[in-house]
Amino acid sequence: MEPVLYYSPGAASMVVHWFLLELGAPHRLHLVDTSTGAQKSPEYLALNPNGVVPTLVLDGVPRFEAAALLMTLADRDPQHRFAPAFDDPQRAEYNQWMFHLANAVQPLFRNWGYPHEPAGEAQADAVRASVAPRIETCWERLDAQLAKQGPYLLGDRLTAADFYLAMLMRWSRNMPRPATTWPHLAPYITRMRARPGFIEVSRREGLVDWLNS
Ligand SMILES: N[C@@H](CCC(=O)N[C@@H](CS)C(=O)NCC(=O)O)C(=O)O
Repeated sequence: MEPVLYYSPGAASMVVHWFLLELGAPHRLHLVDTSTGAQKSPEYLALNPNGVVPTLVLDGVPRFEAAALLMTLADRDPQHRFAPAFDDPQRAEYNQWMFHLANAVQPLFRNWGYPHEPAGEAQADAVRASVAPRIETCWERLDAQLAKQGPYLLGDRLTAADFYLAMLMRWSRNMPRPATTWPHLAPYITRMRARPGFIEVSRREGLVDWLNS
C-alpha cells in the first residue's frame, strides 16, 4: 500500500515529500489547501486532529509530526543509511539533533510564521521581534556544530536530520538575517540544494525562490 502524503507547498510537509523522493519510495500526494482552511475541515481533522500538515498515511494509518515521520521512514528503509541503527554509536547524536530541531528550532518558526498565536494580533510584532534573535542563536549553534564536525550534522554521514535542517533553513529566507548568512551553513545548504531530490521537490511543489543559482 503506497503511503499518501497530505501536504501544502513549502510547509512542514515539504521535508517528508523530499525524503520520500530521496528514498525512491512510491507515494501519492494529496494537496491540502491551507489558504482556504482545508486543514481544519472535519475530513482532515479525522486524519490529523492537530489541523496541520503533514499527515502521512502509512500502511493505512494516518501519522503526524514531520520529525517523527522522517525517523520512521528512515528506520523502515535502512539500506539508504539516513539514520544510524539502534546499536550504532551515532544513534544518540542523531536523536539529539532530530529532537533539537523539532523541539527548539521548529517551534520558533511557528511563532515567526503565526505571530498572533501566543498573545493575539496586537502582540504579533513583539512576538516576531523576540523570536528573530532566538532563531539566529539557533543558527549560531548549528553553524558551530558544522565548523566542529562537518560537512553534515553527524560529520561525514548524511542523515534525516540534514534534510530537516535544510527545510528549517529555507523558512528563514525572508528573515532579517537568513540562515544562509552563516559561514558554515552557507556551503552546507548549497550542497543540500544541489541534491536532485531537492530540485525535484521544489519543482513538484512550485518552490522557485530558494534554488541554487
Ligand atoms: N509540529 C508539526 C507542525 C506542523 C505545522 O505547524 N504545519 C503548518 C505548516 S508549516 C500548518 O499546517 N499550518 C496550518 C495551520 O496551522 O492552520 C509538524 O512538524 O508536523
